[in-house]
Amino acid sequence: MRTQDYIRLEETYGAHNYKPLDVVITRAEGVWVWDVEGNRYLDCLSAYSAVNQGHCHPRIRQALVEQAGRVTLTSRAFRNDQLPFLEKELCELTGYEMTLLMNSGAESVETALKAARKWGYTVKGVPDGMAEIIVCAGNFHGRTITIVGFSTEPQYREGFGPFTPGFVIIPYGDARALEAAITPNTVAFLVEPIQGEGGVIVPPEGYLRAVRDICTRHHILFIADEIQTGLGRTGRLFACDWESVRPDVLVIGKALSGGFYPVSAVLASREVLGVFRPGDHGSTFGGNPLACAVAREALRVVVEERLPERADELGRYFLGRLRRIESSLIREVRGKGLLIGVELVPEAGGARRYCEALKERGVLCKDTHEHTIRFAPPLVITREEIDWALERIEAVLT
Ligand code: IF1
Repeated sequence: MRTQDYIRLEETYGAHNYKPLDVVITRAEGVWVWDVEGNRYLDCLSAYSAVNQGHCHPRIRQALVEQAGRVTLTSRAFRNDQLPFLEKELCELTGYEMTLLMNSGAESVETALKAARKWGYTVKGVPDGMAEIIVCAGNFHGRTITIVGFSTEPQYREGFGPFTPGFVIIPYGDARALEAAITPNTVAFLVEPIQGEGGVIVPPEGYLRAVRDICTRHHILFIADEIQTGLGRTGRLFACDWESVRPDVLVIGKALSGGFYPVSAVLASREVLGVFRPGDHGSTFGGNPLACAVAREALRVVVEERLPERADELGRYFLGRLRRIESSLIREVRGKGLLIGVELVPEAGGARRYCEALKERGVLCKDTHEHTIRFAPPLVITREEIDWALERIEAVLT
């Protein structure tokens, strides 16, 4: 079968909720992937930062295979011998008191929202049914009806209402707007430390510190969605570490499994996650032993291979080199660590065609927000491999 045969099958039997690049990947290792025609590509997307550790990391694969031969799923009706270790290791790594394991990122965002509402009613004393949660314009937190209900992207919402009430939208990166939006019924502020889908938007320096301060003063929960920015991507373990800020609630996913398996988690204090009583919340697969074994190893790889440090150093190099490209097509190069956006001028005609041209030269990346190309390779990438990508990026953009 050739590329077009796979595409035809998928177009026939699969829902058309994506428009992928015409590359059919059959194998991957580290930063490299191979298509069904035998072509090799350098992956500069990392499955939206889920494979920070690199594709098919041998240590994580080993953990998966070993656990798959023992027990994969018990449900939370019974206990398993992997979950307690993952919970402990996650809390020790991050300094939070408690964690709750889910599967997809959206599920953990929903979990954080439920926890924040119940905390509002039972701890803060907000009148029943009145809780408000503040979110940002340009946000991306997932695809559930509640979450798309507070998206500002028309396409994510249109045709999917009615939506969950109780959300207030303010501009991103504007701490004053946050303070102004708070009412006595506000229970939480949900925010990405860097907006990914929004086009790799880095907020002004000091924003996260100001958010921390405002949330503390008004007794509302600061919920950071680090599903994409967390676990090393931006050059720190978490993007909030750049401002030495500790959110009340931290949501992680994606690279928590190194791309082997959907694993996500909410981390918070006992005061917050302690609001859940048996039966309040759950998931068939959340916290299953296979997921936990994979996540434990994925976390060890992040720490032991010093992936945040790598992302910091190599991100500076990659950003610096991109900024030096002289091209009338480039409007701005921005990002942190190895989460990089190259925004093109409108006259360039959209980022998609450049992603397609890069694919032809062996570099896989993804357009976001029409005019921005996102570069986010696995954090195990080498300087030589970045140079290899840069040669091609330069060729396509000049
Ligand atoms: C898709 C975007 C990235 C996320 C943040 C929660 C979630 C995501 C900050 C939900 C997921 C993914 C989903 C994927 C594309 C991708 C994406 F372009 F859509 F926005 F990464 F930038 N919070 N982001 O980035 O996690 O439920 O998917 O596990 O096609 O929807 P999920």
